[in-house]
Amino acid sequence: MLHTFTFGDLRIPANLAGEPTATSTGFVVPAGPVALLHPFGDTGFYRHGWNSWSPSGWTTTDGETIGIKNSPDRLLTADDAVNETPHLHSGSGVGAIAGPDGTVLLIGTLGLGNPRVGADRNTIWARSETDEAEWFVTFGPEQQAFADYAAILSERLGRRSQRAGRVWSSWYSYYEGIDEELVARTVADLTGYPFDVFQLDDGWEPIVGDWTAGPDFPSGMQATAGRIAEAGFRPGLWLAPMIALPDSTIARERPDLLVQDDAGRPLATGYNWNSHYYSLDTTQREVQDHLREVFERVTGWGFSYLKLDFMYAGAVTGRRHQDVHRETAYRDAISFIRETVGDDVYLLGCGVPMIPSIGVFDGARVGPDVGPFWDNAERVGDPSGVGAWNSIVDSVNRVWLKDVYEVDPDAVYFRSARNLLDPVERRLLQDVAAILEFKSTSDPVVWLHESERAELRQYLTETSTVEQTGRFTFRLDGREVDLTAVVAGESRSDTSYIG
Ligand code: 9PG
Repeated sequence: MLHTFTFGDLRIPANLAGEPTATSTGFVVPAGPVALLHPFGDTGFYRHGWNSWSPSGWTTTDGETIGIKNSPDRLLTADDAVNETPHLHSGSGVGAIAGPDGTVLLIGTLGLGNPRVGADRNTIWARSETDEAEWFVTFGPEQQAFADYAAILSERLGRRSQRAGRVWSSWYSYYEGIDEELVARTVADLTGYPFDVFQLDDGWEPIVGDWTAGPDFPSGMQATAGRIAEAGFRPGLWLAPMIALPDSTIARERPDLLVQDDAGRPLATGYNWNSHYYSLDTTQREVQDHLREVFERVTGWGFSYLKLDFMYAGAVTGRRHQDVHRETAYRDAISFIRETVGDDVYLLGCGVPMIPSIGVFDGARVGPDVGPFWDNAERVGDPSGVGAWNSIVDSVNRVWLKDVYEVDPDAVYFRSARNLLDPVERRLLQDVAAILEFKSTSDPVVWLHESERAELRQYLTETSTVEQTGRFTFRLDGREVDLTAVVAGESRSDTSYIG
């Protein structure tokens, strides 16, 4: 049906599936395709990526599209590959175009079904794979419009209240090279540092898919969790429960439990660890039994903070036993995991589809991995590649998600050893994490100089007050932090940054 939205003097003709309903902050539009004619001509477009690692940010309707280009394997892992439109502007879940004087016209989904929003110089449109979720449409000052969208999203999908606190993670120092003695030493060195969580990352398990203690943890995972708890930290553990490498027990013995291709063979649903991997078909009863067993096991060991990684793989296109939409299969699976672990376990999502994770996860990663370098020389032009700059850009463009769950921009560094980031770049990462209000690091104490240890303690202890004053400008403890030039890639910041 034809409809005209009125926002003050602005009139926006629209083609909708049904009559919209006014709310105090905008309009709720019935499920189905949406097309709005806007009068702004070529203008800014906010593109939002599907999962934690997916590129998000502002471009212009006559500029380059934002996304992962020329790399099907990476696209499959780090965005919604089947809906990607490299030659026209579109993104997942929500999109906005810039109007005059800092206003935006925003369309966002209120549910599941792989919703997509795109724009050009005349139109902003929305559609999804299933036409099951309503849309929210609003016009107003940019930060207000995103805040209003986040508020209605939480109303619909929920909002958890647990906070992670300050996290130490093993990934950005030891990577997969962890063993029980190294962990014990690292924990002992950290005793007395104001961390809340000590989180073991990838490397403890024998292979991705088999969630048992690997050969480097001969005393078992309960022993390691116990050591962490004795040192005064909450034990945290990484796992990727939706996926299995081809050599894992489950993939070898029960290929029938995996998401399949049209020929009935296990479907490759992403790439990492120099291999493709498969997804568990979570619509099967036996897979749910397996998940219950895995989560009862790891919480039984004493881990109460879980970083669940590569979760998007539970929401990829493929053949499942039950004929439910892929994002519904995903949300059912994470809801099942939440029921199994209870409300007291902190669930940090990583590689999660952002919108379908709201209300179930306590926190979510909102950008690609950081690395001890500014830009990724091997993957120039891939905004989902590892590196400090890519991580900052994506995270800062997703700060509005703070209102739906905790947002994790990934670890920050204090170490100058084994690090190509200079003091200005390290400080930038620290400020972004303070702005997002999620502080984590992977620096072992023994890698830090005396002054760096003091900086780490100071950073963890100070309670920051954060205020957003513009798209990329913030007031952090009374200090102005302007990330505009950094996000634009024009400058790593001026040197006044380090004071
Ligand atoms: C452990 C790591 C760390 C890290 C996670 C995740 O797009 N990708 O192909 C892609 C691969 C790996 C990856 C991120 C993105 O790293 O983000 O913090 O836990 O797994 O293996």
